[in-house]
Amino acid sequence: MFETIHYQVTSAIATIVLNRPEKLNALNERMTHEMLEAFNQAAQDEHVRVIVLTGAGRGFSAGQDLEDLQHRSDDVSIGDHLRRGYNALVLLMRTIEKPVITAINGVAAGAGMSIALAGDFRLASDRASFIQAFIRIGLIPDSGSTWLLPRLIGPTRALELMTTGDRLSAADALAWGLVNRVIPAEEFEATVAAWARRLAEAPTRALGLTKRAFNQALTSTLAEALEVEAVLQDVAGATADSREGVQAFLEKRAPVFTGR
Ligand code: T3D
Repeated sequence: MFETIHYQVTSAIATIVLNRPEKLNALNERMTHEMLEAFNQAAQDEHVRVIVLTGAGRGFSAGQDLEDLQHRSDDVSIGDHLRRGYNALVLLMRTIEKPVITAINGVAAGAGMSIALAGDFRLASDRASFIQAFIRIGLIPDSGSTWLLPRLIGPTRALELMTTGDRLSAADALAWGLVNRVIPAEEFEATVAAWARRLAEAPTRALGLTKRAFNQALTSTLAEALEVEAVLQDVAGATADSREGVQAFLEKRAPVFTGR
């Protein structure tokens, strides 16, 4: 039973809602571990074909709960706290072989921004904004921001955001390539649901293998990427969904993918 998040699976879509709206879903120890548990559950559940992460209330997440940080025992180093919590979570989100949508309903700050960036598809409400808040409290970017942000928007803009802690609007986030879409707040829920449905009806194994090949290619040579493609295409080509895709094309009908 979760206390700080809601977790629900409907029609092959697992939805994780961060649920401390009075604190803009600031992340305490419990919430981080519940998120880890929920993502693991969704990864292992064969009925789940897409995962949506969003926030309750007017925030996506304001990052580390600073009251928690202040009251933390001196025996726990920040590094160890990151390793056990955010690092594990961000790695899991990036390596789960199912699509992850981060539905950024409001402000995403500090580790909350890093987690928003870790989604495969980043859909932002027009009320969303992004803050590399770490510098405002004398810390460096963590939870993957140093890796993710320059890859998404380029080094010039990434370093500016990291060192100023300035707020980036949803419109600028779209123009800079940080998010896939910006959606009017009134249409946000329905649009996210439509994206999730579309992904839930796609060939899940091929999506997962695409994610693996894509992530590996970010740090590999062309020769290595070509070999990874060849190896993973053997796996994709042997799936029932691939057979169905080819058959449906030849029969001039829409394919029905089952995720197998
Ligand atoms: O070991 C480790 O864990 C280190 C890891 C660090 C990773 C990090 O994430 S570091 C960055 C931590 N986050 C921040 O520094 C952001 C702090 N929050 C803000 O700067 C602002 O709240 C926002 C710019 C995000 C939003 O501003 P605004 O004006 O829309 O809302 P607000 O009034 O500031 O916040 C609403 C409430 O949420 C408020 O509580 P109150 O006064 O109504 O009782 C505020 O205190 C609370 N809140 C917001 N962010 C946090 C928070 N409470 C605890 N921790 C927060 N991060």
